[in-house]
Formats: sequence, C-alpha cells, structure tokens
Amino acid sequence: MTTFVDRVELHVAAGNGGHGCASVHREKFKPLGGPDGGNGGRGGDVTLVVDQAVTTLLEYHHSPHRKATNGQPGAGDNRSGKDGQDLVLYVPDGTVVLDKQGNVLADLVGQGTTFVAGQGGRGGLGNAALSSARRKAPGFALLGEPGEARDIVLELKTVADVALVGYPSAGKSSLISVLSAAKPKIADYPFTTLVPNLGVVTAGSTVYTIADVPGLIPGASQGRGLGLEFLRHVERCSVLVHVLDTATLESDRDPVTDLDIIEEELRQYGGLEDRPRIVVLNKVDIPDGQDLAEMIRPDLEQRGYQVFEVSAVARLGLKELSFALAGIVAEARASKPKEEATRIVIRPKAVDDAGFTVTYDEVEDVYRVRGEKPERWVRQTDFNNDEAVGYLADRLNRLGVEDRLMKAGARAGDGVAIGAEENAVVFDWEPSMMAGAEMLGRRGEDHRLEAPRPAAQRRRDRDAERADPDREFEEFNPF
Ligand SMILES: Nc1nc2c(ncn2[C@@H]2O[C@H](COP(=O)(O)OP(=O)(O)OP(=O)(O)O)[C@@H](O)[C@H]2O)c(=O)[nH]1
Ligand SMILES: [Mg+2]
Repeated sequence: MTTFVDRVELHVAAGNGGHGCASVHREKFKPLGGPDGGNGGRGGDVTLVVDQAVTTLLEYHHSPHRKATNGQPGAGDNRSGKDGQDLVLYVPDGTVVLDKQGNVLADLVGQGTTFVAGQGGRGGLGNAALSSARRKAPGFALLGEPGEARDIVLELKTVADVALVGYPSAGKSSLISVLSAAKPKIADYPFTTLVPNLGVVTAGSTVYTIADVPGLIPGASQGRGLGLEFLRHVERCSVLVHVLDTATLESDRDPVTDLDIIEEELRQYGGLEDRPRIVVLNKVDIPDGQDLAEMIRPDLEQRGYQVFEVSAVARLGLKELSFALAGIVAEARASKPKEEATRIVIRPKAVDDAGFTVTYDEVEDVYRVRGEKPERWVRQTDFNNDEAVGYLADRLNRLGVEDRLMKAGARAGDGVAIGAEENAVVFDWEPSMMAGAEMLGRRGEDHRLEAPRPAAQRRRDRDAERADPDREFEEFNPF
C-alpha cells in the first residue's frame, strides 16, 4: 500500500457567498415598514497550512476534491446569514503550490506558513444595507459571489539540511538509521528505499535533519532505475553527502567511478552545483573495504573533498561525521538571511483593485470591460430583477465605465462584454448609458442592461430589434 505521495492534483472550491435578502418590514397597523433584508454570509476560504507533523500528501491523493462551506443567505428582520466555515488543509513542510501550467504560486516552508488557495465569495448585501436617501425602499438585494474554485498541484520538496546520495545499497538508509532515530527499511537488494526518508540528528548544540533518496544508477537522468524524480527532495538541502560503497561485490564498480557517475547524474538534474559536498566511504568494517578506502582517500582529498571513513553496521566514524555535518549546517544557516518570526500569508491576488480596462475584442466583436469591480458587480446582480440591473448600471456609470466605452469608440447597439471570455456578461450598449447622463425614469424601465446572453443569442436579438424597433419591454412594478 502506498504510504507516501509527493505530488497530487487538488481541486479546491471556496464557499459561495450567501445572497442578500430583499424584504419589507411588516408590523400590525404599520403596513409600510422600511426594507429589512439582511446580508448574506461570506463563503469559507480554502487555506493550506504547513504542519511539520504531516509528512506526505497521501491524504489529498485519496480525496482530491475539497470544498469550504457556503455563506448562508440573509433573511428578513435584518438577520444576516452565517459565514461559511474556512477549510484548513494541513500540508507537509516544503510543499510547493503550482498551477496546472506549472507556475509556482507559493512555496510553503516553515511551520504555520499559510496560503489561501481559494477565496470565499462575499455575501450579497440585503435591501436594508442598499437603502439610501435616494433609494428608500430597494426592491432587490445583491447576490452572493461564487467562491473561488481552482485546480492546483501540490509538490513536496522535503526540507532537510543534509541529503545523502549514492548507488543503491551503498548504505544510505543504514546511515540515517544509526545517525538518527529514524527507522527506514534496510535490505541487501537495490532500490530498497522507494520514498525519501527523513531523520533528525543532534550533534552537540546543533540539531539538523538528514534525508536519503532512492538510489541512483547510471542513466538515471534518462529514467533508468527510479530516475531523478526524487532528487527534488534534495533541492533544499545545504550539504550533499556522497555515500560510497567500498565493499561492493559488483566487479565493474569502484567508489571513485561511482562518485563520477553520480556527479554526472546530479549535473544532468541541475541546480545543485553550488551545494557543498562531502564524501563518506561506507562499509569499512569489511577488511577489503578498509583497504580500498585507504587507497582512494588521497585521490578524493586531492579533488577537494572532505572524506570520512565509516561503518554504519559497526558504527565506526559516526561521531566525527555527524559533528562535521553539524558544522557545515551551522555555517550554512548563519549565512542565510534570518527567517521571519511571523509567517506571511500569501494571497493569490489583490482583493481590491479599483482599476478597469476597456478594449475592443475583434474576435467577438465586443468592447470588453475587465476589472475586479465591474466583474464583481456583474456577479452580484440578479438579472431577473430590473431594479437590480438598474443599480448595476448606476454603479458602472459612477465608476466611469460608460465614459471610457465612449472614448474607446463604442456606439449605440455595439456589444459590450464585462468579464473574461467564458463567463462574460454581454449586452448591447445604449447611447442613453452615456457618461454623466442622469439615470432617468423609474428603476425597472431601464433596459440598458439585460440578462446575460451568449453572443449568438445577442446577435439574434439585435436582428429582431432592427426588424421591429418598437418592440415593447416589460413594465416593471416596484411593489
Ligand atoms: N558490512 C556492512 N554492510 C552495510 C553497511 N551499511 C549498509 N550495509 C548493508 O548494505 C545493504 C544496503 O543497505 P541500505 O542502507 O539499505 O542501502 P541504501 O543505500 O539505502 O540502498 P537503497 O535504498 O536500495 O538505495 C544492507 O544489507 C546493509 O545491511 C556497513 O557499514 N557495513
Ligand atoms: Mg535505502
């Protein structure tokens, strides 16, 4: 059974905001009370939080669809809807968040680091909150916004100070088992280790982590053996340890050639050039191994490597090794900028952006309006309610959207789309929407905006209108 997963695709959906409520206060003998519709609650966020106790993404492999709860709708008597609950997903230290195209959205390192993967939708305002001196009794409320839904990829890059690399059966897992309390699987056949192991080592006052990865063989970069896939788990380490087998029974191998081959595979993988390396000659408890170690040691030292002769089985030379590693780790930590005490919360995008753009989209033959606010306002609009549609027109007008449309060259009857291709709301632009024009007439007689229609439908309607210019629009009765 799988117990370790280091890459998953996750589908997160934040909660939808609850709809606002349109309601009129009723009391005996007071038939015309004011508007008292409450606001909808906020949808819950989906948040990733680093928990160092979590070591695998297995849980998300089993259930990759995660949804936070929706906000509740508002109700009469000024009752607000309850907020949805945030969904917190705990991930291992070192989890990288990517989009489906492979762009890094966040790199989550350090206990408690938080990333909002899906933002909950805002609740819609009720008609009580929408009333003003000008608009005493709004007969509409705003819709709650849909929560953010997206597909992300989580990739674990183990956070360890020291990484052990080497051929299968060189004794990497054996070393971890004697340097730390970790108990990885050890056996005399290649590829015993199928997933990275992590151990915690204490040497003097320094505590550091050490990881081994599945063994490498020549051609790993072409996918031989388990390939180089697991090398991403050594990417964050500050020191690489070559574990060389001095007592291999394979006649065509010797430790120095092994080292060259592993170095070549590391080079193929790339990005590890700047990491300091040391060499561990393992299995010196075996007499032949001891002899060979002594023979090749000067050559390795000449190449600039610090060399340690050890035996994981007989527990020889381990203290020197673990203290030397502690020294290198301490040095690497000292040269790194100090980590922030409080972790930043990374948000996928700025929430409030007042700007918007107007561009002519040749493909769709529409003037396209893009911007956080106009797009949000469209989402909040109940297009079955003319008064709500009029309110949207008011807001767009005040923001200057019509003004900019005019400057961009839009004329009567031109198509205007608010939002991105797939979920844009498209309508025909009426000259009466011109900037600065008073919003005349009763709410409900504004047919300047209409319910969202696909482009084809919109063209059909336009043709129909041209054929019958006196086409009637439904009369709107506010109460
Ligand atoms: N004599 C002797 N045998 C050792 C020593 N260290 C490891 N071994 C043996 O070598 C074999 C492989 O050890 P592992 O620790 O599983 O090797 P590994 O490098 O983790 O191998 P993979 O996980 O397959 O990549 C086991 O049979 C160990 O008992 C040592 O110092 N001396
Ligand atoms: Mg192993």
